[in-house]
Amino acid sequence: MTDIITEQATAAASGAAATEKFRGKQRTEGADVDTRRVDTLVSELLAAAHDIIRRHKVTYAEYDALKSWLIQVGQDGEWPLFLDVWLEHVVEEVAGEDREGSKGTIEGPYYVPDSPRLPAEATLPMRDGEEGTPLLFQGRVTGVDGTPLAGALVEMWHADNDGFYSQFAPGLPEWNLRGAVVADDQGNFKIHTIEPAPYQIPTDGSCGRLIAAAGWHAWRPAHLHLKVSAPGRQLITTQLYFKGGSHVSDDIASAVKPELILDPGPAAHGAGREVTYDFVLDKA
Ligand code: MBD
Ligand code: FE
Repeated sequence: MTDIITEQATAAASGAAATEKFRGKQRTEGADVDTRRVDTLVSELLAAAHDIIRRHKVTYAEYDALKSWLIQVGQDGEWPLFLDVWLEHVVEEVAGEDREGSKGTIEGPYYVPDSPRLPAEATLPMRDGEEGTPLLFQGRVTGVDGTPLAGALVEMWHADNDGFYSQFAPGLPEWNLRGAVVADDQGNFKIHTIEPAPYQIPTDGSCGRLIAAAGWHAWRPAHLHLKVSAPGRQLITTQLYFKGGSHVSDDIASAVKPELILDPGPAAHGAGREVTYDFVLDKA
């Protein structure tokens, strides 16, 4: 851990920030609040729970442990974390079912809109001497028919070499390792950054307690988050992982797909590694 971080990162602090950010950005406009839809979804969810209680003969002690844990998830602000780790991957699977082009995956709780705009070749905002292996991430954005998408927007955000995200852990500059790169007139972009570390779900909050109680591990593989968009095309939200990295095959958030694994080679110029990855966007 770098000595710049004086305050400890806590589950409650990152949970509160994630809850606050979510309240500002939620996409509920399209949600179907038709009575029959709500009745169907909630009734089936409850029926699944009733069935589990009967089959496993859940006791009052277990029922009260559940109640107290659910209360604590809210107090810790960990609903965004809980939902994005254990449910979002299926919502994304359904949402992406009929989309052509590049694969997407979950957004997770740590996206922040309106990151600094950067030119087609750029270095993400970072501290002097930011720790971690330098990474050049480059590629091209096209339509499904191969048309280059001039001026496509490639938003990237990721954790630092200690696994922390700016705006969700103390002591980091506001936009550290977050940026919105505008591709050139051929849809090309070159982003200089550092390789992130694997991410551990906070162990001191409710999600951490669940993980410990169930005997699971708390890790996500190292990953880059991206949102790639262009006028008249469907935005894709995705993540990219690193071949051979820890937990690529046992992500706690079940968000890895084979198409999303990078295999960077040595950098052609300078230190570190580089990789090329192209994005293909479907029609809107
Ligand atoms: C992350 O960094 C993340 O990407 C997800 C999906 C959940 C928790 C932390
Ligand atoms: Fe993440």
